[in-house]
Amino acid sequence: MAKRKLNRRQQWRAEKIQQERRERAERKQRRAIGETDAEQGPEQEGLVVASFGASLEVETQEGQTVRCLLRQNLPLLVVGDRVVWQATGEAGVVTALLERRSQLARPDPQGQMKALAANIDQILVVAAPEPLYSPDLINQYLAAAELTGISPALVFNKIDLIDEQNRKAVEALLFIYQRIGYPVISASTKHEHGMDRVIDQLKGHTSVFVGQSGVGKSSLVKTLLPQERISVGELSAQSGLGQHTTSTARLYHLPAGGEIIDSPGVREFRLWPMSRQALARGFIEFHPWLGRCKFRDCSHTHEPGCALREAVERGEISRQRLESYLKIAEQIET
Ligand SMILES: Nc1nc2c(ncn2[C@@H]2O[C@H](COP(=O)(O)OP(=O)(O)O)[C@@H](O)[C@H]2O)c(=O)[nH]1
Ligand SMILES: [Mg+2]
Ligand SMILES: [Zn+2]
Repeated sequence: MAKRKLNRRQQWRAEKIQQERRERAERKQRRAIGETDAEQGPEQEGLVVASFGASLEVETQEGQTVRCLLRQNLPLLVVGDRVVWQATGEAGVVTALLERRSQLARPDPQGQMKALAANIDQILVVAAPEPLYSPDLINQYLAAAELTGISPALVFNKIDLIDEQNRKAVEALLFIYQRIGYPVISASTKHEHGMDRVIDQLKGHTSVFVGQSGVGKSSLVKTLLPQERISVGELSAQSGLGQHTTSTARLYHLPAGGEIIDSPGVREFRLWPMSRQALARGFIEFHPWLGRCKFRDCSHTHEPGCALREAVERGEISRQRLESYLKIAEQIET
């Protein structure tokens, strides 16, 4: 179609048509879930517990769930959001988003940060002996959590697969994180008592599980919520890759206290491109030494007077963590 410039009146008409179309689509969608334009109830606060794209499930303060549509001009709402909603017959409509205390996000293809879940205060990084853990990947998740301002903890799952071959290496790995001060929990969804510490760690928090496919995130959720129908991906013997089987994001209340958000989007939460200086702030034990190198633009690889390397020599920072930081910086540096 040839480009032509619309005059102001034509432009006004085009916008009006667009607006009418949007309203028509909204009315149609409302009818589809049995909602009419009838009277609306009072405004109430609620919690988004499930998201299906165009509609949401909102939990009321009385603990009931209501299917809700969204007023136009609202930003993208995600599980964990606190909202204002009104009853409209059988269903409801969300009219406002309350301020987020935190948000988990990832950049879209245009580089804009897109929310995945809201108001989370704990990220449980899951690793396992099978598929074999990668310290660099664990460090990336920990750094992403730190840089998002959400406390991480490490869950080492499938400890039933620990044997004489891998025990020493796993203990050494976990010791690195214990020394930094991170909560480190060994668990197994297959052991009767393997979950006790996970349950304790979840109390009083809204948490998400992140980590490589196949480490047992869905199994953990399923073990914590035996009455829910959560599918666990079969580990393919050929590829060693787990399957993605959960399709909608959902917030669950745990019987022993705390909430977990299980979401396919959250599985795509990972470190975004950034400078090596920014990345260093994601390594929490580096903090006392940042800005103390002899050269302001120190790359922490070879320069004399590098405060980080000196801290490694004195045994105050683990060599593996510094080397991993340098490797990750190479990969993601902008
Ligand atoms: N041996 C063992 N296998 C586990 C454990 N937890 C999960 N699995 C298995 O690991 C595979 C992947 O689990 P899944 O929960 O789908 O992993 P996800 O991709 O992280 O969600 C499944 O075959 C599970 O049965 C565990 O504690 N021990
Ligand atoms: Mg899964
Ligand atoms: Zn340095």
